[in-house]
Amino acid sequence: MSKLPIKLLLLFIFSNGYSQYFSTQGTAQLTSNDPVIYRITPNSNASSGLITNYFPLNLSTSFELNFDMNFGSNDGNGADGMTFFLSNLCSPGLTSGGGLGLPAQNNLLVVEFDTYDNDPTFGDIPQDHIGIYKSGFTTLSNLIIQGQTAPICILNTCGNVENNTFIPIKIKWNYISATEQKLEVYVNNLLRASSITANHIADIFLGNNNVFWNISGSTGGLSNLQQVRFPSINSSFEACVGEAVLLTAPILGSNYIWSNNSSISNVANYTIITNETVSCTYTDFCGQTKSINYNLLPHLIPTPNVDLSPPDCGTNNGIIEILNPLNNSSLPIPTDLFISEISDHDPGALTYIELFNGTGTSKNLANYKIKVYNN
Ligand SMILES: [Ca+2]
Ligand SMILES: [Ca+2]
Ligand SMILES: [Ca+2]
Ligand SMILES: [Ca+2]
Repeated sequence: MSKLPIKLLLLFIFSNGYSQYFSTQGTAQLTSNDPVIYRITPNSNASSGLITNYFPLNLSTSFELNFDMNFGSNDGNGADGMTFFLSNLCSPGLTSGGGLGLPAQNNLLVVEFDTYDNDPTFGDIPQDHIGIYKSGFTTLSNLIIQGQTAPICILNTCGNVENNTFIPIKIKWNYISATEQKLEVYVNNLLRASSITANHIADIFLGNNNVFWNISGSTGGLSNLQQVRFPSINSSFEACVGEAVLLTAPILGSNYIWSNNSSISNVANYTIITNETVSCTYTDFCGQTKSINYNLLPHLIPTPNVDLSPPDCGTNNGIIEILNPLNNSSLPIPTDLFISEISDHDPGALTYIELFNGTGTSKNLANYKIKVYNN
């Protein structure tokens, strides 16, 4: 009987740990860790809340941010909405009511998600709407939606968004050149609004490439429970024991102190040894002391469990059955091809190797080899 090699591919997931840390103001508070959910406003009048991400963004590179917004369940008697905005303010102030929680000042790049029609001086339209503005004052004179003279509906149906559902929002910053950039807003993965293409870095941020991203919201005489959710957040790093991972804390800070590590910059190398939580404490761009935790996880190595029924004098067929790991276990899904079944049969015709492609994409087999060793 010939012996076929069984190659076990060790699969591992390396998560680019993206720590989702926000400072909060007003009524904003963290209400769930998994998934991460922040309440921006409670369902009560005259509330405003704001969250600001710890990690500054660099406007000289393109980036994309994804989150889900829930505008509450009061439609006609619900208000006021939320915003996404970029700023380099260290102490953004809060407004309530039609101000959507925004700092009452210029030099912000704002996307409003407005669920209440204020009077025309606000430049509102009756439908729940998106506006893109170059200021915290969301008037028509500050509107910078490409090809529009008024805000547009949040949904392509122009329907109501105050229906207690988390709606996927994607913000895309397109850095085209040092003098041309634009911001795009996607709702339910559909492009709904784009800013004009202009030198926003110069015009809005006065040449400062470093901004923070924020989500604000408010209520006034009417209210809604307004929330934002981050569906794919992971501050854990998983790798094999002995492997190194690079942890990154926010840039532009100082006095970086990492636990059990001598790095004094915003990056530090750690070797995965055991389950542990490490932290970085630092002084941020605004002079505030901040701390971030990272979870280091050794990768779980599956223990193969193989059942062997060798052929005997009366039976030419033998069976090698892999009992564990199985596809329906909690182990990671494959990132590459693997040998899922082997049959070895003396007459030859029933000898085969089955390869499983569970990656969801086609694979060029020219890039693979199978070696057969015969005894
Ligand atoms: Ca409303
Ligand atoms: Ca409004
Ligand atoms: Ca508006
Ligand atoms: Ca509505």
